[in-house]
Amino acid sequence: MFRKLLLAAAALWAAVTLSSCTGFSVVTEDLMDPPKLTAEQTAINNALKQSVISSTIRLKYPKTGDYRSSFVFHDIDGDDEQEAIAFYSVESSDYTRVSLLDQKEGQWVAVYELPGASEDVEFISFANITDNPADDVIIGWSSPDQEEKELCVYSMVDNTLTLQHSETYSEYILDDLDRDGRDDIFIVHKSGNSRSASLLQISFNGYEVDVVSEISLSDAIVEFSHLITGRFRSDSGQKALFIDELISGSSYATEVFTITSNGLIPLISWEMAELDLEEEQPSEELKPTLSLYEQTIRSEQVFCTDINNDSVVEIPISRSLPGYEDEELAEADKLYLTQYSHLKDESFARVFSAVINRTAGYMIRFPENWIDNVTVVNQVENGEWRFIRYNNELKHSLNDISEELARIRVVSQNDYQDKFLENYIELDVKGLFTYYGYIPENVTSDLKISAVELKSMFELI
Ligand SMILES: [Ca+2]
Ligand SMILES: [Ca+2]
Ligand SMILES: [Ca+2]
Repeated sequence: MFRKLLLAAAALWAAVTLSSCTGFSVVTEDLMDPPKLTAEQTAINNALKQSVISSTIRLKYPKTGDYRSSFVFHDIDGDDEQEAIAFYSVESSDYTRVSLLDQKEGQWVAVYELPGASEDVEFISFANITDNPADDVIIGWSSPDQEEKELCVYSMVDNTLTLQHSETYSEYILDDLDRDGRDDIFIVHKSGNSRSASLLQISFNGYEVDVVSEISLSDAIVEFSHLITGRFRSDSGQKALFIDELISGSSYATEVFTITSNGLIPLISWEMAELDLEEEQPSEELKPTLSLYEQTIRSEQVFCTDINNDSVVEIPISRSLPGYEDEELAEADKLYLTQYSHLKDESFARVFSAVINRTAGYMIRFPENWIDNVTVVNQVENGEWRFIRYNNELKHSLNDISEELARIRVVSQNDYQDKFLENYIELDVKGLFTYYGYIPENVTSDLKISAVELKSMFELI
């Protein structure tokens, strides 16, 4: 019972974490009950109905993003009062239409109306893209019949919500990467054999939005797993776009770009890897032979993130823990050591290395002398992780725990049966779960750690 609870909670936790960190959500309007309308929403709904010829309208909801209501409030004309944007379709068509409503003498009225680009609203977002004093509106459109999604940028020009630019996309992210006070739109796109990253900004006249830079991404990309922007080095405020990608063979890799006045500039790129490989006889100085991109290729599903909250994004370089190198091992049984790294002088500098227990929601940072020397044995019956010295001669005997250094166990509050926690120390608590650590007595190893050290190595994720 306890294990089932733990697994269910872990799965839920993983689902929540995954959707919040990737921003890719799967909520559809079919799964959502239409929310009850407030008095204001009812007034807007009535104004909308009055403005439409068709007697029946169907409200539509953005599927992902910060705004999930069919009425979205934002000041888009710069008068410091919020307008309402409504999404709806009429009976005779699946196409979504956009209505802009404003308050006139205290009453909501529809003031402008335009057709959307497709059937479904993926997201709506607001950003400062153009020189227009008010925020621009960005809407993602999709259709069940089409693989391609479309990102449209609209601005209020002369009281008219005007389409500035539309571009097909797979995933997008908004940030002011070049810190010029205007948001930049990054689009990654997979279509047929082409995979690319594009930067959308205003052109020189201050109002037209267009692709100002485009760069090709690894042709092995199956899908985009995770996008994030942030600083990439601790000694500079310069920011980058980090793209984690699923590549063929169920492996992950990372490409990283920054922007300058010349557009997108690769920091880690598949194309650089190609250049390295084309080098006919690389000199000794040009080694290590693996490009930065190749070093990011990994089986572990782990993505770029600011894992230590120092406002610099860490890039995960992952490899099997000692004893888990066998490619025949089932993915579920594999354990990895993840090296979180920063870019420094065109190579990776380790921030720290850790093992991550995704099911139980914690990681253990490895001390320097544990790397390559310590591995983990998972006790399947209670999910306890045992940290042992890895003996090269015991390749097939991971259960030989003669030199055990530490254990981590997670126990549910509801589990009163567990009587084997004598000498365990409490490390942390999360919801119904308590995390315990244990240091075996009489360890004489040079790899020995204290309970205090174990506590500082432990972190909830
Ligand atoms: Ca306004
Ligand atoms: Ca900018
Ligand atoms: Ca960081």
